[in-house]
Amino acid sequence: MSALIPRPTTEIAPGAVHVPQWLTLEQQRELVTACRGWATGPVPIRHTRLPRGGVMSVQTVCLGWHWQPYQYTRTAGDVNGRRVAAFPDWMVELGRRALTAAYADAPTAADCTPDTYTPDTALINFYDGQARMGMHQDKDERSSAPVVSLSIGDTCVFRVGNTETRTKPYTDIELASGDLFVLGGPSRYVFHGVPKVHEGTADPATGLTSGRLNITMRVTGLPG
Ligand SMILES: O=C(O)CCC(=O)C(=O)O
Repeated sequence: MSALIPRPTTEIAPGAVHVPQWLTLEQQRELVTACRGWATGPVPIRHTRLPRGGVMSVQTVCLGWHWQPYQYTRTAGDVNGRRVAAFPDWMVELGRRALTAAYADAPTAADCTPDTYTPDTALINFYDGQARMGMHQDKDERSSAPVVSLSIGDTCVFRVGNTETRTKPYTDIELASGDLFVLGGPSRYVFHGVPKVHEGTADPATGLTSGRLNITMRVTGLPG
């Protein structure tokens, strides 16, 4: 779609809001630089191993808490045993601004308001080549606070489903570089996934010459 035509903020389902082009190019560049640093350590980015032996096609690095199926820990026992990088205060602020933007005209998300939203973990996913993400629910958190998602780089198809099944009904939308998506309220636990990434659509001006970066901020609800 032509960048000349602004895409409107859309509530895809109650509490599931898409805010196109929310991040400026400068913010995207800064996030790419920060993610490059986190990707190298203290816990390097890796393909997550699944309990049944499979390996996720996306590569993931975490902040605040380390996620591995299906739990959060402070240290990365499945990688190098080190504690993950801290969740930075500036990212808490970014998360709050994201909620404000998403829910300004769609206040359907319960549980927290932008002022008190305090994400304590981020999963940073990098999609290259044929990487995809199957339909799943984000349910390893002990909090039902919204999940804030930021996209940079290649455009993808993002599938927003329902809370009952991995299959239809679902809605496919495109997430492009700079887009914000929030899953909260009645949509906090919908199945969702990334069935396709449109390779080669990234704008190199973000600092990412290929692939797709996705950052999801969450509230684990875990103590300490
Ligand atoms: O890459 C995306 O946009 C979605 C990522 C996701 O679903 C997740 O990290 O749970």
